[in-house]
Amino acid sequence: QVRATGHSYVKYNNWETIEAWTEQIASENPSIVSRSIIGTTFEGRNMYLLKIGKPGSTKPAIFMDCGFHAREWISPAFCQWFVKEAVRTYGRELHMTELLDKLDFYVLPVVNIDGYVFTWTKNRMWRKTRSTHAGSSCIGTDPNRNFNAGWCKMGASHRPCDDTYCGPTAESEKETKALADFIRQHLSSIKAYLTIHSYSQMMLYPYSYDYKVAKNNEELNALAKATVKELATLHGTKYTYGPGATTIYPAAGGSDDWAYDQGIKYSFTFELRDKGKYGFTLPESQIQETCEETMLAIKHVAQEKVFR
Ligand code: ING
Ligand code: ZN
Repeated sequence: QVRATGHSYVKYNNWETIEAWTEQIASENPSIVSRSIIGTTFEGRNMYLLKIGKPGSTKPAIFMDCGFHAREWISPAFCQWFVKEAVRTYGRELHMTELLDKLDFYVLPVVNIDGYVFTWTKNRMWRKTRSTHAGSSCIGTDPNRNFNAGWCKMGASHRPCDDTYCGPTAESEKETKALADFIRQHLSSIKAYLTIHSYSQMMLYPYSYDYKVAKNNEELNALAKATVKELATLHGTKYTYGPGATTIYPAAGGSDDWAYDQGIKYSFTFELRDKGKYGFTLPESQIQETCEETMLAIKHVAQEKVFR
């Protein structure tokens, strides 16, 4: 089948295609999806946010973002899948209908758009943003080291050439600033923050910027345990879970820690498939299974939030 610029949920889509998809899914489903622009990237691209839920009413909300790191292509693929499934099953399946009647999802399909474009055109393994820095010829900041949560104190670098460069200041990047501004403006409604990365098959929660324990650690641990159990029911995919610092590695300036310290008590980083066989270049043949199982996990977290 010929697929020039056509969108597919079981292929990786370039930014041009994802951008057109955000327009289309919103215009085709005006009663449940609305699109806004929360900012622009360093290179001037629009950052689109999709709100899934009935417009007008103020409901509790879950914020989910994808595509922090440019090379983690399965992440934006999941955000697209999630929106599709929400739209498709609302009014048809009891679970999703109940969820969307009681809460809104904010979905940011690609945070680091400039980096994502760069992985399609120049360097498949690019991670950071594409911003320039005075006094250095190296490009980019790690958006997940750029938040004001123990900023650059450990597991991050002050050197602009490094892949974990924390940036000149917290929120120095237009992309992280736009995300943080949106969350600050909607703090009263946002009950959970979910950020989708790859790879490692992990469900992480605060803290990563320190070895300290989150106030509701027991609750986060129990929710993560139940969520990864649910995820595994579909294809047997095994996830580990725990605080970031001890489960993956210490890393300051991450968005989940920042959101948590803003008062969002359910803040998780998902590291999707796989565990390193393909890593960032997860084959397209695994998109569907990965998205299906992750869908169960996200619905489980949402469910616990709504009916607890
Ligand atoms: N992993 C995350 C990273 O930014 C992480 C792990 C999670 C760090 C939460 C800090 C906070 O390094 C990937 N794969 O990007
Ligand atoms: Zn990542």
